[in-house]
Amino acid sequence: FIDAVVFDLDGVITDSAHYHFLAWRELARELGIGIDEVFNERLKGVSRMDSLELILQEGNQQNDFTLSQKETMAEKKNLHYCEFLNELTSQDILPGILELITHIKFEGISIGLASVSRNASTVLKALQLEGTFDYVVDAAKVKKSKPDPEIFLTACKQLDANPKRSIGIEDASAGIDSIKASGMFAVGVGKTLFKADYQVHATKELQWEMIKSEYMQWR
Ligand code: B16
Ligand code: MG
Repeated sequence: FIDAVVFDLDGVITDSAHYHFLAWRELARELGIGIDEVFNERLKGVSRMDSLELILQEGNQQNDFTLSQKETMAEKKNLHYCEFLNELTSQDILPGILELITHIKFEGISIGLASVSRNASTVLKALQLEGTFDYVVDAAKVKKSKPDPEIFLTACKQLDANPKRSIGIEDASAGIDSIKASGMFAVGVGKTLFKADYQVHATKELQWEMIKSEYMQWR
């Protein structure tokens, strides 16, 4: 009765969302723009260039740079972010995730990954999760970033799953919107994901039996 479970990467499988934040905060600081964790919620699940635009808007600097200058800034942020990724190991898989994946696979349900990050394959490799997911959709495979449903719909299609019989797990508000727009059941990991069909505060609270029972009530 469940076709597939599709996971977000940054912030669900590992805390790379925090490294994105540290790298953006440094770039913003150089521009004289202050950003905090609250502002960072708006960057989660949003593509690299769109994230830069949001930061520049925050500092009223959106019209101050050419596209090429913006690309240089985004590249600089990415190099900084990649320095953090060099330190990433399988120890950085968030609590409860491997157990959850094991339970889902035991029931013969497909699992997918939906990340708009261009670094998704590097992150999966560092975590030693290559080959774990039946299908991975990353930035190279979609045209539109979350909150558009394209990424979750692509994952379902490739997994031969009906979105209405599938579950998406996200830590970002834009990601929950993407899951809901695709017709899937949305599980949120965080404190302010009000549109999620079921919300937990941290990955260690992701219990498969609980998720299934919430899904059964929703369908
Ligand atoms: P990159 P997800 C997203 O990944 C992040 O949440 C978001 O903060 C980031 O800007 C985006 O990937 C692009 O990442 O700069 O590595 O291409 O949450 O969809 O796994
Ligand atoms: Mg995320």
